[in-house]
Amino acid sequence: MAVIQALGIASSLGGPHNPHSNAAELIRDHLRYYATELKQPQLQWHMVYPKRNGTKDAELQRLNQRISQYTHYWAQSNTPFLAIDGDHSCAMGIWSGVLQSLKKDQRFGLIWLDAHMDAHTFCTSPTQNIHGMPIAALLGTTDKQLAHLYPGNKFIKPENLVLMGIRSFEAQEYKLLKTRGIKIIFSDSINDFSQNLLSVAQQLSLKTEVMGISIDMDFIEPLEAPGVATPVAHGIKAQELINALKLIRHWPKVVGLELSEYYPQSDQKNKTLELMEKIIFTFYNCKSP
Ligand SMILES: [Mn+2]
Repeated sequence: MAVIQALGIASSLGGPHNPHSNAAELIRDHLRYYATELKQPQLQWHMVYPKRNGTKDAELQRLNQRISQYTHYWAQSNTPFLAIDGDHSCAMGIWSGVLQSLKKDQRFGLIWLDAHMDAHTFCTSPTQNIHGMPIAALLGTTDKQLAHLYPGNKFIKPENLVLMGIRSFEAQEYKLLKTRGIKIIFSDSINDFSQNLLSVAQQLSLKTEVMGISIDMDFIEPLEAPGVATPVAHGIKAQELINALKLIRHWPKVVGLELSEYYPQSDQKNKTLELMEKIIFTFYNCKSP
C-alpha cells in the first residue's frame, strides 16, 4: 500500500491544559511497535513542536503556519496524510494548507466530527481557549485576534462544511453557523451513523474535488474514549464510527484525516489510544493488532 504521510503535532497550546502534548508521540510509538509485526500501515512520520518563545498567540500562529506548509505540499501532490494533534486549534493550519493547495477549478469539502461546534471567536468564547475556535477561523468569520492566528487567506465555503455529532455549544456559535447555512447534524438526531456519514460524504463529493475528515475524539461516547480534554456524555459509539469509516476509507477525494484532542492524562487503560489506533488501521485498511 502507499506510504501515508503522518504529521504529529506535539501541541495543545489551544486547550485548557499543558501546552505540550505527547499524544502524537504515544500513537507513533504504539503504531511503530505493531507496524514491525504487520508491516502496515506504512506511516512516514514528521513531528512538529511548538517553539517556546513569545506569547501563546505568537506560538500558535507560527505553529499553524508550519503545519499548513506540510499539508499544502501533500494536498498539492495528492499525497494522503494523517495528522495527529493535541488540540483542535491545529485544524486551522491543517485545513488551511489544503485550501491553499487548491487549483482554480477545485473546491474543498470538510466533514467535522465533534461534540462541540468549535465556532467561537475571542469576542464570544467564555474560556478564550483557541481549540474552540477553528471552525470560525476556517470560515473566515473571525475577529482580528483570531484572524491573526490563521495561516493563509483561503477559507472554506459554508456549503462545503458539515458538522456531525454536536451536543455541546453556545448560542453565539450556533448563530454564526446558522446564519451561514452550515449543515449541522446533532448527536441526538443520529440513528444510523454509517448511513448518515455515507450520505454526507456522497453529497459533499458531488460538489467538491478534494475532501478531508476531522475527528475530535470527544465526538465518541466518553465511556469508550475517556482520554479527551472536554468530554461530553452521549457520544457516538466507537464501533459505529469504525463501521462508518469502512464505507468511505478508499475515496480518492479524501486527502487527509485529522485525529484531535487525545488527552492521555485522562485516558483509562489506554482505551482512547487503542481506539485511535483502530481508527487508523481501519481507515488505511490494515489488519488490526
Ligand atoms: Mn473540536
